[in-house]
Amino acid sequence: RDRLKSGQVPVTPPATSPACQHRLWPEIESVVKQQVAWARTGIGECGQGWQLFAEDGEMRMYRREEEVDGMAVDPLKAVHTVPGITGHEVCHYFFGPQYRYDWETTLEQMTVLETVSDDTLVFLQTHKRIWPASQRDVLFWSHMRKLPNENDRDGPDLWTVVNNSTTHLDYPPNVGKCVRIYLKVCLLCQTRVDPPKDGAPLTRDNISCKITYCSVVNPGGWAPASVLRAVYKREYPKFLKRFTAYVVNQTKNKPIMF
Ligand code: 6CM
Repeated sequence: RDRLKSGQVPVTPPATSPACQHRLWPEIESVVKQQVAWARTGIGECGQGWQLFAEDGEMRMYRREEEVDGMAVDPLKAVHTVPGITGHEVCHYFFGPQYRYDWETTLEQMTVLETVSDDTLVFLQTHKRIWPASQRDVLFWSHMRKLPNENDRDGPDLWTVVNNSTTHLDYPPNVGKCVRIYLKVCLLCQTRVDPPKDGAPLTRDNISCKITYCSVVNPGGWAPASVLRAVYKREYPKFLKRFTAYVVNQTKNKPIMF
């Protein structure tokens, strides 16, 4: 048993998020750990079968074709580097419900069902119908977290947002016109700083953000695999380009948020 002598600091730091009191907390802890570890794994280390399906400047998107009961559930992994923004800023705009309609083009309606804490929300979203399939909705918790930079104590922290499907007694799946989709999403962001040589103050020209976005979406009901793959091929690059351009635009005249 660990016994602390007077003046000694406990080895395990206390959990800092108030969300740790919540019933969802054990699941949030384990899914965040698992998703961040997966996002940190380079595409070359992920195993066979990854195909590059979209490329634009620094952005690369890979998918692995997988099916469950004839439905495409292709894992996706994307990497991008965007100048002028920080990881904290990217996560702030991805997480915040007040910005979602600005950048999420497939969204029809978003409701915050529960505010667990400042960094943890439960969302219900309906997405625009894509012919010939039924309209979809999705119910998920979303958790934003700062991950201390273990390699470089003075370097900027990593930031992440993890979204994971959950249930809610008042909103059972597949009762109205919508089929419920199930997702696991992880956005992981690392700020890079290239300080000015002459000791001048840091500006947005000296920073960039390496973004990794991973997702697995189960369409939850009938959706032809070929149509789904064509939708993803069109929508994921559109999402990542539009969302990051939005963050650049929102932050350009604001102080840098590390
Ligand atoms: O991660 C993204 N967005 C987050 C905030 O909204 C969140 C939600 C993801 C929902 C993704 C569902 C999109 C697909 C909807 C169409 C399904 C149609 C099925 C039938 C087709 C034949 O994680 C960005 C998500 C970007 C998705 C392109």
